[in-house]
Amino acid sequence: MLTTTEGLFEVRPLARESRAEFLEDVLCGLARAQKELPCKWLYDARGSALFERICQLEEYYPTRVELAIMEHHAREMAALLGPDCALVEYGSGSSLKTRLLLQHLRPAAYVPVDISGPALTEASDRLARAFPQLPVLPVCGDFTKPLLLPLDGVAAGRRCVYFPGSTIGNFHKPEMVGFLASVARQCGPGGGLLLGVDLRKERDVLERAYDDAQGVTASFDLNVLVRANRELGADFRLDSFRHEARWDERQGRMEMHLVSTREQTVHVGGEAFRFDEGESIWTESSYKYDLREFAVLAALAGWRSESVWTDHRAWFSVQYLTCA
Ligand code: AVJ
Repeated sequence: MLTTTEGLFEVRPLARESRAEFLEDVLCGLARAQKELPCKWLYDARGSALFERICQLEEYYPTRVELAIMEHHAREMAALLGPDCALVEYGSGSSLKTRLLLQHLRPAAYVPVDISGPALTEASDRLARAFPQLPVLPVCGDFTKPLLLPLDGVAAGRRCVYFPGSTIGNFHKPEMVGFLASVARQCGPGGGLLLGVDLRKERDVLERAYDDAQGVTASFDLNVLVRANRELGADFRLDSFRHEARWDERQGRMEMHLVSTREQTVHVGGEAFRFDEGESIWTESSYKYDLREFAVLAALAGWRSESVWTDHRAWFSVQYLTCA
């Protein structure tokens, strides 16, 4: 098949626009009463590499548990997706879980979508080599915005979206419903969605998963400041912020925060931002669902739950939904 580097779609527009968009998000986010940054900026080349290390941590159960669910049920999942589907994956990263599906599935095309160009190129090249018959059509882009998919010339059956890793949990609930509705429009009636959804569990398991002993998650979180310094000329002092993981029981979400360890002023793009000691930048939310609540929200977006697979402790779920 075509070499994936040639197949790279939308790499340049993203690179050109993303610095301006990053600057805008930093300036707007730091101007708020609760300072915040969208979590997508965590994923540059270094951030994606740190995330891969998180996935191998003992404390970070989601990857391990989801992989085990996939290993047990990939054949059945592939049968539900059906041969000849066009398989689109959002936030494909290393495409590791996708391999389990591809061992049982021959899609007409595989379209990995990721915001990190280096991670996408490497994963796509490796996948194209492992599955030489598979057309791999990578798209470097931000899946939270409308995207053009390179599927016009592809003779495929139905369109299916694979969205593993519980990345869906990084949306707040209204945005999550909006996103699922836009995926439903992308797929059309009869389309399929294979989704990883993390579930509610005890606080200490969650807190350890988002604040590991080795500090890999802390480095991942702080990397957004490293990136702002490098790409935007900001002057964040890395030794004056620390990573914190917080569980909000009522909202059912883990939050990552970068907490200022002293009173300080940070400069970005000609503007100054004051921090009190203990004041934080909220960098990520990761919602943990209850299966019934999730099905209700998905239904609001036009998706019907067909199958749900979980592990024996019901820590994580992989779900197959169809577009009504
Ligand atoms: C991107 C959804 C897989 O929210 O759990 C890992 C990112 N953040 N550790 C998550 C993340 C902190 C992760 N996902």
